[in-house]
Amino acid sequence: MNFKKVSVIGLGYIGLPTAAIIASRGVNVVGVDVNQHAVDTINQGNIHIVEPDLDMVVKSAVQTGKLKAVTVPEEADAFMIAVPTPFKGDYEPDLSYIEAAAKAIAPVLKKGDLIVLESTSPVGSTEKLAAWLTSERPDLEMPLNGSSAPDVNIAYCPERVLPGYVLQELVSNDRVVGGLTNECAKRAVALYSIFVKGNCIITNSRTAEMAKLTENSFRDVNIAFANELSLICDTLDINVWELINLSNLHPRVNILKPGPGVGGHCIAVDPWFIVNSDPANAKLIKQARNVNDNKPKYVVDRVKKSADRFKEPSIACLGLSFKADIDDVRESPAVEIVETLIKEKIGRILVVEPNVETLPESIGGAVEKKSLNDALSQSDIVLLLVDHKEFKEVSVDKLKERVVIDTRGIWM
Ligand code: SAJ
Repeated sequence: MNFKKVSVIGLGYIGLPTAAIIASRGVNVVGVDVNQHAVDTINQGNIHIVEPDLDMVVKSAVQTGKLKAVTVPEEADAFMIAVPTPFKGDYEPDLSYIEAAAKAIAPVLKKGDLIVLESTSPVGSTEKLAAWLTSERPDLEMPLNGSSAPDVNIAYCPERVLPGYVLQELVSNDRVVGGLTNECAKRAVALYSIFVKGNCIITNSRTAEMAKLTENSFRDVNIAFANELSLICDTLDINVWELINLSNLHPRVNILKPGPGVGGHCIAVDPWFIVNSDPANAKLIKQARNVNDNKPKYVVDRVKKSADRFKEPSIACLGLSFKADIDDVRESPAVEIVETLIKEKIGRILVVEPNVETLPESIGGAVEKKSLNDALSQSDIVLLLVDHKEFKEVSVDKLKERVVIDTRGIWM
């Protein structure tokens, strides 16, 4: 059960922290990424993503010689695959990064190796991974079709960490470990025991794949409920934040928060994997996605209505990232809203985003980046899009005589 060398394929938001944590436990780790810039940055002891404390862990792992990054995989005892799984045009999962990872590690695989897929994936992906490896390495018996003594072990173990808390949650969260065989799962548990303090619970790969999709869909459906309530409350002239606080006093009610929409690469994507695999039955999950995806448009309509009363309105848009106190603007509803305001020429757009130096290309040339104070004093409409800590400290005096649209309820 000894792992002398572990390889992590994909050095992004999940792969890099995982690689660094395992290296910090004294195991030799080889991180693999197709991005030469990421590889060079890591080998200098630096990081190419933002995550609290990750810089220190990576620096020390590289300095002690336990972590190195490469572009081409080399031999190891275990391979952990943490590559992206986006969707294609019609919400169809794109497994091409997993397939490419399988092809990349196949030449260096040997008898006794363990392969764990961590990428959020539709049900059946781990079996597909085994099939791709079989066609690359017919000399090795894969744990497929009831094979009792395979040459390599393959398992699925989804990551479940929350951006911003990755280093703590990697260690403390329980892990669901789904093996293609029970032996595969046991071997994967031995690997995770190197750094996980939570429980590692064994199941089959299909259930483990579905568990991850279920967790994120649960959150999406519950946020959709809150977002739908916010629309109904606007119609009925009720403060949705007060309503939710009151309802949550009930011991068995726990409503999440409405917002400008759901962003990020997980909650807004993963439910589609369930919908895609059983469209006839996944009706509520699909509807929740639609409710959340329509929220940015609803926010834009509210701004438009408020802007009508000004000749040349100045709109202060506070926050661009997909959630509070992070720098990640990808798949952000706040960015989508600002893009639409620009496209529809609603007015002069002032943007405040304390966590981002360079504005996204799609809006960069068409807005003015301002300090919080300047944006507030120069605006007719204040549109709060992200509940960053800096915005929570704004005194209500500064909002007086301005139209305030607070999509996160921090000033309500
Ligand atoms: N949001 C709301 N209202 C809420 C909570 C969130 O509008 O009450 C919005 C956020 O503003 C954001 C989006 O939802 O735009 C997603 O944010 P999040 O904090 O809910 O989740 P992520 O995407 O940062 O991380 C999720 C986590 N999953 C769950 O909590 C079930 C995390 O544990 C997963 O590891 C991660 O997805 C992932 O990688 O799958």
